[in-house]
Amino acid sequence: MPADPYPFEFDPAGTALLIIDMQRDFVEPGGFGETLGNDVSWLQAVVPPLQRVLATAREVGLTVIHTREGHVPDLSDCPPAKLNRGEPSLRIGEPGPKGRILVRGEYGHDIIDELAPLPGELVVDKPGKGSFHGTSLGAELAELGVTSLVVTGVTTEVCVHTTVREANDRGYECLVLSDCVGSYFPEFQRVGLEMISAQGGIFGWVAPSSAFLAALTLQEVPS
Ligand code: C5J
Repeated sequence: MPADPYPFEFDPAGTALLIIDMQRDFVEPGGFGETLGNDVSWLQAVVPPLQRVLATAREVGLTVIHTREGHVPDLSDCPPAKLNRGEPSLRIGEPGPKGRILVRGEYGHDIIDELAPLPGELVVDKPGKGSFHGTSLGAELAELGVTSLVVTGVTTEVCVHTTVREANDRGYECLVLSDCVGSYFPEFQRVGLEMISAQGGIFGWVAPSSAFLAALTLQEVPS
């Protein structure tokens, strides 16, 4: 399929759609992300194209994996360097508008209704920005025989980038869907995407979801 910096080849049987951190607290108005002063409309724009990609991925039988950034309620998996960052009332574990900030089991920590995981889809709870650090993702992908990741979600320059960099170092081929990843900062979105495909695809490939959907609908995943 067409992509930057050159066509991306993938075998659907060895490919997973990875949806990173589409959690209420990052994406929804009134959530933690907005409390920090961010304009969530940039992240909201990702939802319709990502819904289309998710629906098609499910239709053709592609592996779908969701992630959520957050911590266990006693915060024992949150390093002090992360816990003590920022304004004290807006720190991880403090009461936020949609429950304790970035704590597993809280309303704001969960994935938005529009992209809710289906039973049987893997949901990876991650304590860090990357999806591999402190999680079973690598083992799950090995078990599934997945070697290519189609990466979506938020935010482009933080959890998406960290995950793509982790995946690249572990030998996965990553395609980032440009309209299915979002940043609160338009400049970071633009540069974040450029950084993936620069230098001959230093971290991977970038393409719009329309190109991926066109390629996917031509290739049913054998059952
Ligand atoms: C952030 C994320 N931005 N999912 N998390 O803290 O990108």
